[in-house]
Amino acid sequence: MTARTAFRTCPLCEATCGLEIEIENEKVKRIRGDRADPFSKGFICPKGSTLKQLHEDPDRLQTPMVRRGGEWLAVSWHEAYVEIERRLLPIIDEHGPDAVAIYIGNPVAHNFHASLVARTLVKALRTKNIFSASTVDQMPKQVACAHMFGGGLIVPVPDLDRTDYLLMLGANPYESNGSLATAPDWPGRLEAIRARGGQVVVVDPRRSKTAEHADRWVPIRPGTDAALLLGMIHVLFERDLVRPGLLEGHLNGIDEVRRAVAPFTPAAVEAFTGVPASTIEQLTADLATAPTAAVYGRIGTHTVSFGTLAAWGVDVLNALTGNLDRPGGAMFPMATSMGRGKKARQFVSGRWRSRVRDLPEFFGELPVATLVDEIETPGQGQVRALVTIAGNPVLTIPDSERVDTALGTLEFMVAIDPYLNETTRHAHVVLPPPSLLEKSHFDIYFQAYSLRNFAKYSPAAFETDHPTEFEILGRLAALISRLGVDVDPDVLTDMAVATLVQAAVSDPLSPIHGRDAGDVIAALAGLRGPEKILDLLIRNGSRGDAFGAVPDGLTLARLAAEPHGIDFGPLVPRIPEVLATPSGKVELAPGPIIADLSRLEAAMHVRANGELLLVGRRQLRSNNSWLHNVEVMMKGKDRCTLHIHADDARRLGLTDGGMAAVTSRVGKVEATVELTDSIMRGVVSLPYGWGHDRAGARLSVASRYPGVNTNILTDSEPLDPLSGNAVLNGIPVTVAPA
Ligand SMILES: Nc1nc2c(c(=O)[nH]1)N[C@H]1C(S)=C(S)[C@@H](COP(=O)(O)OP(=O)(O)OC[C@H]3O[C@@H](n4cnc5c(=O)[nH]c(N)nc54)[C@H](O)[C@@H]3O)O[C@H]1N2
Ligand SMILES: Nc1nc2c(c(=O)[nH]1)N[C@H]1C(S)=C(S)[C@@H](COP(=O)(O)OP(=O)(O)OC[C@H]3O[C@@H](n4cnc5c(=O)[nH]c(N)nc54)[C@H](O)[C@@H]3O)O[C@H]1N2
Ligand code: SF4
Ligand SMILES: [Mo]
Repeated sequence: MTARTAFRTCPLCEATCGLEIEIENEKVKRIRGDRADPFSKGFICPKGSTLKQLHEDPDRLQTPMVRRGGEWLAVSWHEAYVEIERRLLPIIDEHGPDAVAIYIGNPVAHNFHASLVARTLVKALRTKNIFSASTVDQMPKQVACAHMFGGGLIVPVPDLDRTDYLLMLGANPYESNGSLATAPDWPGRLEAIRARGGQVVVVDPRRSKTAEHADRWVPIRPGTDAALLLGMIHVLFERDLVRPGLLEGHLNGIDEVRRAVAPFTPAAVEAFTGVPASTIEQLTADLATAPTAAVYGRIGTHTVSFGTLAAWGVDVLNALTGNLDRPGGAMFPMATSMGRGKKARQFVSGRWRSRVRDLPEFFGELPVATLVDEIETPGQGQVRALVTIAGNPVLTIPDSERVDTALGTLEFMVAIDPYLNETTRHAHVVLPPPSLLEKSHFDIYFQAYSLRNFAKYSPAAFETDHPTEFEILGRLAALISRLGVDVDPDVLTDMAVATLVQAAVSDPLSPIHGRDAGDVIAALAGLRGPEKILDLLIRNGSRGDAFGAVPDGLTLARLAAEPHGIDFGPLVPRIPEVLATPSGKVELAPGPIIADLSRLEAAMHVRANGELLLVGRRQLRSNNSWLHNVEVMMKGKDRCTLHIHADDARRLGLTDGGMAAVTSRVGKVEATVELTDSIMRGVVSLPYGWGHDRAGARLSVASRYPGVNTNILTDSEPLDPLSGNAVLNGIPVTVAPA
């Protein structure tokens, strides 16, 4: 018997917990939290250990699949690429590059094998039809931060471990484990705030598990957080509580903000949000007078039609109370694979626009809510082919019934995915990655949101010949660039490295500016694949050795020598160095944001007509749309239920355990009713990520617990105009007994 232990980071959510994987005879014996990981200290949630079940899942594809009619054939990698070349290239030749769309799903952000090359594939496609899960998620925050701080990855995170007061809106980290604020064990960190005498306040239409564990739950009418935040800013000025402190000289636009918030009186905001004026005044006073405080908003504040305004309001409050960029406030992390400084640039969007709805591009992508329009609507530039990477848009983007039908009409679709699921069943070719344990891991993105400066690299727990996304996407890019299906992947890597090195040595902000590109490339010679690029990013990054110039600096080898990761300590103040606005200051009153306030004001004068508003909810044992094929996650009672307040249920004739028909402008679903007093009257909630009842998917466990797809009810029409983000919360619905 051979036994060994592998250490790695869990790639399933943003918390980045360390895992200790016991392996016997090359099989996973058990997975538990890595107690020696200095960041997670052994914490793990129920999902972490499912890497074993995912690795062993008989439904997980082991070879590429080609569909001929309704028949799936297992084929070799070579045959799969030949099929793609044969069917995709003629579509581009005949109809132009825009005829092919690409959709990049959430797991790409957790997978450096994919994220390092996704851009290369996008570039090779030369299409404007680039979509991702970002516009059903965090795009409003990226846009707000680009306007205020100069970049979409310059995002302040709440310093949970040192704060005295946390105001949290539209986030439920007891289930989600946190987002755009990476830390293992959010629940423990929140409890520690209270244990040291601090306060946690949760604003949510539902008394979520997080709200239950907080000092105070503030119910709010869905979709109105922006108004609440503006009301609080109004009170700050009115009561003379504005105290930027050390930030004083780094803020532009305080007076514009003061003028802009004038209409948002607590009384006006109360009528719209349902939050009493006295509560608004109290929250503001508490925030302003706490020794340190942080405001933090997530999915519930972002995936609504005023998402960018809310994202902005959060950081205006942080700045005006002196909490931006100070310990215990909202701070800027420093990722090891990114540079310290960034070239100042004015944020622009709309460099191109979508064909059908004329919607602007944001950060190089179009709003995914309009993907369906681009597939359905005939004419020059119609999308006829689709590439999906780690995404399940049939369950995750609005107006799913239409999305499902539209994907069925595509002339050709390629999916890079381990499963034949609701989306990939429409593909003609599926290219599966190896299991998560067969890939090395490094968190490129989540380090940029991490509540401590922390880095970890883990080699694959199991060796395999199975290509990872790095090779798969690289080969696709090569094939689309007419380099054929037989290119040497190492040649592709070297081309990518050469481009990156050239950019670094000519970038005045890079620590290797002016160096000889050939010398730098030679120093990377011992590495291959994504590790070669990663070493370059780390050595050229914020703590890097700059290829010898910083003797104690970080290299991939030094990082890999610490299997539990390296803790570089708590976050440190970074203003002004972190800012990349043309002024070099924090822009509190960016033009497009101030201009959008009139839309919010207008909405505040529209009286609600008494309809119910649907919101979502995440669950600890789900992972977006894709962990439902693991039996241990599915035990226990049905969780895909419609939460409704008992008073509303009585009025509508609904009973606990009975069936309800939920109807929106675009769709209808039937779900089991669960009466609860943990939701506001007038609001109903369905969890998201369910709906595994589609014929043709191969998910033997999930299909036994299908649940209903809430995105059949969400509407692709309304968007947050400042970010193109979809509206997934606050959907008007009617509910009746089914
Ligand atoms: N277990 C688990 N963990 C996950 C995921 C998962 O699916 N399962 N998904 C991961 C991903 S991709 C992400 S982005 C993160 C998201 O992490 P979170 O942002 O914490 O997301 P949710 O748990 O959906 O919490 C959103 C909350 O917003 C509330 N809400 C809805 N509408 C409104 C509103 O208008 N205003 C306010 N104030 N609140 C509102 C909902 O009731 C809900 O409690 O979680 C990640 N972690
Ligand atoms: N109504 C409503 N809709 C929502 C949300 C909501 O709160 N409410 N949340 C939104 C948010 S925050 C997000 S992030 C999106 C997520 O939307 P998507 O990214 O479209 O969906 P996921 O469920 O994350 O899809 C994961 C897919 O990747 C595959 N996969 C898993 N691991 C790997 C891997 O290592 N490699 C590859 N190649 N594939 C892999 C899975 O099989 C699955 O097909 O959904 C959004 N949609
Ligand atoms: S909290 Fe997230 S990172 Fe930690 S074990 Fe659970 S799924 Fe993995
Ligand atoms: Mo997400």
